[in-house]
Amino acid sequence: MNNGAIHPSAFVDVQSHYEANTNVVFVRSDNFFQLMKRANAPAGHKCFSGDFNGDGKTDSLFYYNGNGDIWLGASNGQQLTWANAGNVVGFDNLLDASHTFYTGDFNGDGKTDLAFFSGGDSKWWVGLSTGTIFTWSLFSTNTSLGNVLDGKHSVRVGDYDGDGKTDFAVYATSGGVWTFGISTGSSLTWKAAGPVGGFGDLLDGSHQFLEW
Ligand SMILES: [Ca+2]
Ligand SMILES: [Ca+2]
Ligand SMILES: [Ca+2]
Repeated sequence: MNNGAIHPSAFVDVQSHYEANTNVVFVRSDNFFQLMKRANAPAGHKCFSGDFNGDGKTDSLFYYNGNGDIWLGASNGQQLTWANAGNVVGFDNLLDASHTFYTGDFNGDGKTDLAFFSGGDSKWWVGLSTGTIFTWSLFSTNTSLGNVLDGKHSVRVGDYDGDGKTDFAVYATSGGVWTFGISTGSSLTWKAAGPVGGFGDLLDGSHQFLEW
């Protein structure tokens, strides 16, 4: 930190720059040694790939936590055509440490869908793609599985029962247990997928899940 370059007026400039940003909170009213903290995760974007309109061409998608917008860039093979695919501001900031996104075709209609898990209330939300927008519904609340974002779980997505609908598989370090969250297309049916048995803790840093 270059202390010599800091002048008190610089903090006034910083405060005025961020006065409309609700993610930045000034905790002291005086200028020098002004302390800032982020009330939530900083504004940002998260990008996804998938065939969100089911035409066989991979599209791009991004979520912006600044206003909750989702934008779909549909590929025609030559270029991406961007259009708003809905707004999820009602879910709060989905890029904080309490939420994680997943993609998959959770209803098996050929269009990639978007899902997220909410650690604060153990809810699994799925936004089914119509091809142009995402229709969100609560697929499951699983408090017995708890907060799978606690560092002691690993969530995988795949079609574990082969019915064309993407499912979840959750590994827990406690007991080395796997649990399937099988998608019905509108909900998740949770069932034990058996213990790993004898492999040790797969999240100990000495094991790696292979992505294909
Ligand atoms: Ca497409
Ligand atoms: Ca789908
Ligand atoms: Ca399935």
